[in-house]
Amino acid sequence: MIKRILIANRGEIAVRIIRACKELGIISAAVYSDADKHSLHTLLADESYYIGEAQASSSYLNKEKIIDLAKKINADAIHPGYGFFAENSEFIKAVEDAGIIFIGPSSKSVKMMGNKTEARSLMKKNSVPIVPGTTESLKSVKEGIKISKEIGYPVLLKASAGGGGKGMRKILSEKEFEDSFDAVKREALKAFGSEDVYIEKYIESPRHIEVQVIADKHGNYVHLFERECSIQRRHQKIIEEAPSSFIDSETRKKVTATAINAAKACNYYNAGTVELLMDKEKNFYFLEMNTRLQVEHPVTEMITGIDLVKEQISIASGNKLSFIQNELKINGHAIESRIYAEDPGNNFLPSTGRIDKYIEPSGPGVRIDGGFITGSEISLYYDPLISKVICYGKDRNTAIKKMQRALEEYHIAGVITNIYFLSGIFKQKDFLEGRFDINYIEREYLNKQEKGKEVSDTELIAALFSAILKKEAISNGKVLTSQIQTTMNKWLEQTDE
Ligand code: MV4
Repeated sequence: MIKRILIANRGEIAVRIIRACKELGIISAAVYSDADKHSLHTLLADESYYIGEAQASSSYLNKEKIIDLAKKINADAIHPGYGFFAENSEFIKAVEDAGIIFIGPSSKSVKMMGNKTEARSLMKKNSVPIVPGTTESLKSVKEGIKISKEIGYPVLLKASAGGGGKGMRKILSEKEFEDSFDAVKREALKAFGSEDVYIEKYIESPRHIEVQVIADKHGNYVHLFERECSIQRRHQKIIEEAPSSFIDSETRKKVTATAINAAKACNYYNAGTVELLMDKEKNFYFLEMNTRLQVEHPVTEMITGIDLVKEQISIASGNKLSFIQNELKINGHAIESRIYAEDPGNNFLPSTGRIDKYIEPSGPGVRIDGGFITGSEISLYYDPLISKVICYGKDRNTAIKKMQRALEEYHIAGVITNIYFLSGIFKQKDFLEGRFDINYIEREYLNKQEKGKEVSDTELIAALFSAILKKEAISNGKVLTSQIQTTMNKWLEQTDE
């Protein structure tokens, strides 16, 4: 029986886990750094322990400190959240060796899926479709050129130890292959500590579809349908939906069966996500498996009614899954927007500082997973995710209308946010009609954004007055650009009342 859980994370996900603990009657033990003495997770947990300086390597990424603390406070289990140690097989092994329950998969599964060529060859063996290419690292530039010719350009050279968008390069021709090979290997070595690279055929304009799976330690596997995650910028997702409007019930049967096979292939238990690329003809390929709870898990919770975090804890305790496949069905539609402290008008630069005013949406069909309040600090040390707003309705249109309303209800001052940028997407025709792929934001917005950067004096003055009246930075879609936000934030800093 798990009586106390150490939560090795911060921000909204730490708060999410604390809430699950409270509902289960489990003692929640938070950890906090210098930067988080007054943070929401530190405040809400039953117990909070100081673990060091703001820099993650001294605190949230300090393996010894966290495991020693878990032992000292008699924590039965550690929940890693996402990021930090969530997919670090060495950390998980150390937790297992210390006799503490890791709330997640085994270190073995994590290690297997962390190596992309190993994952690909394992999937191939288990009839999970992979992107055409190699299942082993390339031995020479000559071998690479031969294989690329066979599968046809463009190809992607990917780091075997990479993932999540880092360490890959698109290659258009034999000449480019020859020129890039050594450079990509060097980059891989520098970023991941291994110079191994492999080849995949480049899939043009795909969608990013992922399937939530969950399994217990008794060999029961269940999927919780798919999520549509194509709306991203530089590998940072910003809008996620469940279900995907691109997927019909026949395709759904295929992708979910594939995901279950992928999970079985690596003896998976706990919650995990199988990432797929899907082309226009709805051909799909295994990309990688995320061996953790994901940021966007709430959209799946909304359409299935399953509490994934509570289920994770139950599985880690050794229980069987609390439901079977046949008990699950898709109810309605859920969309999540990620609210970041960043400036869309200035290349999405993180915006740091004190949140001087924080009002978040609520009301029917609106769920907020947040970790911040008025007075909280956004620092450069961590991810600038402020809040997630999840809107739920009977269908996609209803959920979108709710999202438009919810985004307008945010009133955040002190830091610049991406809320007006998100609002723009929820008004854009192609998005509303479900026409998009992973390149959507780059194609539709970034170029146009440049053009809209300078506004007229009249617009600037109108915007400033409106903001002054409300004493807030402009962040809710009523005003156009960061030119105004930045000016307003400077004003707010200078005036005391
Ligand atoms: C690809 C691809 C096209 N073809 N592989 C990026 C993240 C990493 N997990 C794999 N990624 C991609 N792999 C082939 N063979 C395009 C991407 C990709 C992408 C994938 C999912 C979500 C967003 C993306 C953005 C750019 C590129």
